[in-house]
Amino acid sequence: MKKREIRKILIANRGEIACRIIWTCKEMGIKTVAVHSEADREALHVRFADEAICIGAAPSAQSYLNIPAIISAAEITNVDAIHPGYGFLAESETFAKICEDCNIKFIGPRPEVIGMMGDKVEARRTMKAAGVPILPGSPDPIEDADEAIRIAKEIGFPVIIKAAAGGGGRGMRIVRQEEDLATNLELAQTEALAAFKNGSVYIERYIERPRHIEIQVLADEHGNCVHLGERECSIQRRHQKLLEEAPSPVITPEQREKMGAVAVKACQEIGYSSAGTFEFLLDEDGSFYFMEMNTRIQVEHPVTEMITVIDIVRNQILIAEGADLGYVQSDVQIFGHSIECRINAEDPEKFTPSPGRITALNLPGGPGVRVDTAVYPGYVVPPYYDSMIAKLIVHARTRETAIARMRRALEAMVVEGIKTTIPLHLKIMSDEKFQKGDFSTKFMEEFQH
Ligand code: MV4
Repeated sequence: MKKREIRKILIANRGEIACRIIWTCKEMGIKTVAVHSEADREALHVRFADEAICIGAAPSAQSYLNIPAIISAAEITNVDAIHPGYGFLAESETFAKICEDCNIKFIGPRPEVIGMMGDKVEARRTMKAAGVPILPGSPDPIEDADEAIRIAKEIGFPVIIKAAAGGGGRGMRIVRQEEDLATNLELAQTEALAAFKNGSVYIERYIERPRHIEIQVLADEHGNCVHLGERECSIQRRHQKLLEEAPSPVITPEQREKMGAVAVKACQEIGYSSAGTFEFLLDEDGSFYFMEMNTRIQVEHPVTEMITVIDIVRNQILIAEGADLGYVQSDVQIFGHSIECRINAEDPEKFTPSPGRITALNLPGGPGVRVDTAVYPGYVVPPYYDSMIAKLIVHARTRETAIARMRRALEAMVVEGIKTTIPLHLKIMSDEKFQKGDFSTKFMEEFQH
């Protein structure tokens, strides 16, 4: 049933996700090629891959975003496929298209689908047509203040202005009254143009205290699709997720089935393939609305892997080989509860990066503990990239026991030489509202510590 066999994969990424992809390749008997910047010569992904190629200087623009260098490395090493991981080129329609043109399988959905979901206005339109609930708002980019006022009056204040090329919270503006609309529209358009080279913005009804719930899907190239339940991602700060869990403490089996069915149907309508994620806003009354679709593997995929016992990277590779999913929705079961804490190299008081040498390191273990990381004792965290140095993931039968397990694992985790978010996570684990599952995306703003 395989259209093409994948014998060798180039991983166009670094850090824990590059290692994570290599682990699965090893289990599948697939050879791996690491690419790295000049700053990453001593990186773990370089050591664990079968081959490694330096693709440029430390700044990402010259290395991990350097398409000609990456394609050259793929040609020289004669790989069958490229796994982009997350970030960097993972959601670049251009890169996926170039891979395709070079006869290298891009491990992800078709380039056109990546492009469609990258334009948030087009994504909204497509999802609406596929029967996915969206928030009331503008069907097209907003042209001028008159149009903005007309639409805002129709949907009612407060509204939110978002960049069509944005995502992840950058360039958003909340507007609570008509008088403030024109100025904010202009500011949003200017900001969007500066940040994304695309000044196109749209308007939606603003939800005051939503939860961020996302549905993981897996779809093959033959129209088979399943969902792997939801992840609760409401606990974030400055649009950076701090921790994620699965299942959500507030989603019932009925709600899960409903959201999952909506996501699966949408995948089939748009011809989606590979792993993907539907981001939803969940209102206090239980209604959910499409926000964005991520066409990549996500940082927080492990919590879903823990509760479903499905290796998402393995499925991505099998799907890329043209294989049939081989199972149906009723084969997907949810076991227990999983939590992931993102351990960042940062000063928790000042929220600033804290790169440097890790002088001592102890990684926790024991029952139900998983650590996805690429650091080791003596490793120097470079200042050029994302500050996440590890993901601490626990799995237990209940949410309560998972929290207890996370606390003891955080207490056993030692990272000396740099500052990390471990103390912050310990405080969150002890928070009464967190323990009760009583929170929204405003949790960190209201957090007392
Ligand atoms: C919203 C919203 C409320 N109403 N849209 C933030 C990330 C970006 N993907 C969209 N975001 C939001 N969109 C409407 N119509 C609130 C947020 C939001 C948020 C969403 C998820 C997780 C954390 C958040 C923090 C602040 C605002």
